[in-house]
Amino acid sequence: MASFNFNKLLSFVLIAFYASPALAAPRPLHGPLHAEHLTHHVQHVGRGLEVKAFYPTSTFQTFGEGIDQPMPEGFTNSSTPPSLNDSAIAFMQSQLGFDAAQVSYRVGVSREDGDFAYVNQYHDGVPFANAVANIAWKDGKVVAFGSSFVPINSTSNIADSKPTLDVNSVISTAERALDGEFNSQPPTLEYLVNEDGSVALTHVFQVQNETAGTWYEAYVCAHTGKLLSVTDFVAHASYTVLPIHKETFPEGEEILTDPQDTVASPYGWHSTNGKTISTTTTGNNVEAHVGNAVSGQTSAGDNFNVNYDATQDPSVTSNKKAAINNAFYVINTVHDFTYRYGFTEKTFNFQTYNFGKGGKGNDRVLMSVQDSSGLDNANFATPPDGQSGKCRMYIWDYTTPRRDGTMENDIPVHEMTHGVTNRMTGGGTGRCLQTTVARGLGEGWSDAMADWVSQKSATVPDFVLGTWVTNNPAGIRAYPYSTNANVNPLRYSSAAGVTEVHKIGEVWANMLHNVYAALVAARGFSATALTNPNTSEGNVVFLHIFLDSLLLQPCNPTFVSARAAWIQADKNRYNGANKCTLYRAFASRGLGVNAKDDFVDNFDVPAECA
Ligand SMILES: *[C@@H]1O[C@H](CO)[C@@H](O)[C@H](O)[C@H]1NC(C)=O
Ligand SMILES: *[C@@H]1O[C@H](CO)[C@@H](O)[C@H](O)[C@H]1NC(C)=O
Ligand SMILES: *[C@@H]1O[C@H](CO)[C@@H](O)[C@H](O)[C@H]1NC(C)=O
Ligand SMILES: *[C@@H]1O[C@H](CO)[C@@H](O)[C@H](O)[C@H]1NC(C)=O
Ligand SMILES: *[C@@H]1O[C@H](CO)[C@@H](O)[C@H](O)[C@H]1NC(C)=O
Ligand SMILES: [Ca+2]
Ligand SMILES: [Zn+2]
Repeated sequence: MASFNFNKLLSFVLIAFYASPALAAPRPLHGPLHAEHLTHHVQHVGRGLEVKAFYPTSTFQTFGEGIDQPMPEGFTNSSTPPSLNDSAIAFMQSQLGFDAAQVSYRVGVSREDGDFAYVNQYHDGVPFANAVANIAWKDGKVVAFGSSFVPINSTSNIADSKPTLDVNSVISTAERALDGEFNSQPPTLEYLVNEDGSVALTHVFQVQNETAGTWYEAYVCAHTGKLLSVTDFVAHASYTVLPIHKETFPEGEEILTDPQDTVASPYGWHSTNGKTISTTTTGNNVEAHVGNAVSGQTSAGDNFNVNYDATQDPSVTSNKKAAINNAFYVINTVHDFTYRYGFTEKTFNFQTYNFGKGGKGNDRVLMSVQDSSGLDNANFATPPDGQSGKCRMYIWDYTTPRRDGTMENDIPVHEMTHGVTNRMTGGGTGRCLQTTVARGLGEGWSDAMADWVSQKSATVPDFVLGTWVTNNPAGIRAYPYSTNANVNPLRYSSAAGVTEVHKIGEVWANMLHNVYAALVAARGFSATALTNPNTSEGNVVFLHIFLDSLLLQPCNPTFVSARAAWIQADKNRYNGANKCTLYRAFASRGLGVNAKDDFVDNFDVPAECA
């Protein structure tokens, strides 16, 4: 703390540290509180430092049928189609006037529902960390475009591209500030856009603290040595409860034989090379462990059959094994069904070996069951594609004996979904669900996925998260997710001014619950949705649009841009067949077609849907 200056002009610097809430930054005068939550995230890091990080607003447009763009230079109508790389640069050039030296193609994905490119802004050969853009095409036409690029010209206040300070000279400062250690990921040099439009040159590197469970990416000014911003790779969760009466451990452990989906996991769940098979809970998608123990094996071969005994503490050996096995099963299952719906190697999923199908490997999920760093919670850290996601599952101590969060499937499903949404938004960097609102949406998707996997028929019951671990039928959220507005009164406006990300997430998850119910009412329910994404029932359509929209939406989406991405995803995959169903459901909870980023309810639907 002492190594940083207290800066009085807080609203003009990227980040502010202060020792106590009494010294809090003044509210900006230019807008209501919620405006900040779309562009900032305030967090406590290291030993009580408060960091206010700035993320530029992303513009986002969707174009329905799509708009034309000029052919890139050197291509004619008769030549082979241009690459995503060339098309993306030509689009940025023609629409926005950025020249080729200012735009660099980072990664692209081609699928049946469209082509997607993610590009970075450059200056003097140095990439911008927080000026990014994403473009989507369908049948050769541009259908969506999100951008936080900033115009750079002779009057711009941009730092010199040659660092004054060597990266090695600034690492220790960030380590002290963030109370962790630099890890072995190679540092990068990147530009960072400040709130006032000026642009700093920064050394970017990761600082981790295994004991504390923290994992940051630090942005340190390469000219002054100041810590300017952080990316927080950990999606924290917190489960608040009002215990009413005790429930029994949900009946229903079953012996499943070969549950792996070999389309999604060609070598099964216990091999990374198709040759050697582990007899532990380690494989291509997940490594599940308690402390140093990875084996939940109970007899020779891949037999992992031990019942969880809720009358005993989670710490007894048999319960540890049961929990490791359930964690391994749940995370592999989420890997497999999200794979079917498009969370694959090339869209930045978590696998050790990628079968030559694109993306970066060596990043299976590390699942720490009964992790000793916490209680009554769970979290998931999502570093960039190519580095393992790390999930920590905790024991809950609301009851005697205590209960293991891993034995309530909605918790690991919620956590793994953080990995899905953080990787699929913005092209695999783990950097694009960082504003308070975008993190809130992240919590919402995670609850919505737990809701989705719990559905068993066309009857859509209310969904309550976290009932068993808390021994409370009301669970851990304020209201059940429900189509009944008397049961769940949340509207878009309920998120106005809210800073707690799970509370923001509740608004989004309830909207998605209503979208889900509307799609199932319109199209029915498929009992094979986990392994067959090719049918047209409502639950299948819901999950396709859910995952497709993640690739389309901009970095740090808002409610409005996330909803726009759902509408465009439906257009791309289903030619808009569900447009009115989607609009009506979103509008019923205040996110109508004319809603703005101001958290004012709007109940309008397009004229053709009225
Ligand atoms: C390509 O085709 C479009 C539409 O058919 C036409 O307007 C355009 O002039 C053509 N461009 C070239 C370079 O041939
Ligand atoms: C994009 O194209 C440029 C020019 O052809 C090339 O130098 C660059 O390597 C390409 N980038 C990627 C990521 O393919
Ligand atoms: C330079 O860019 C700034 C925004 O960064 C803009 O306000 C200004 O009008 C631009 N000036 C010129 C000469 O293009
Ligand atoms: C990690 O955090 C703990 C506090 O939780 C602290 O005591 C320890 O020094 C930190 N480790 C490093 C390497 O900074
Ligand atoms: C779904 O369709 C894809 C593409 O046509 C095909 O590869 C896959 O086998 C199908 N899956 C099922 C379960 O029918
Ligand atoms: Ca990967
Ligand atoms: Zn969460």
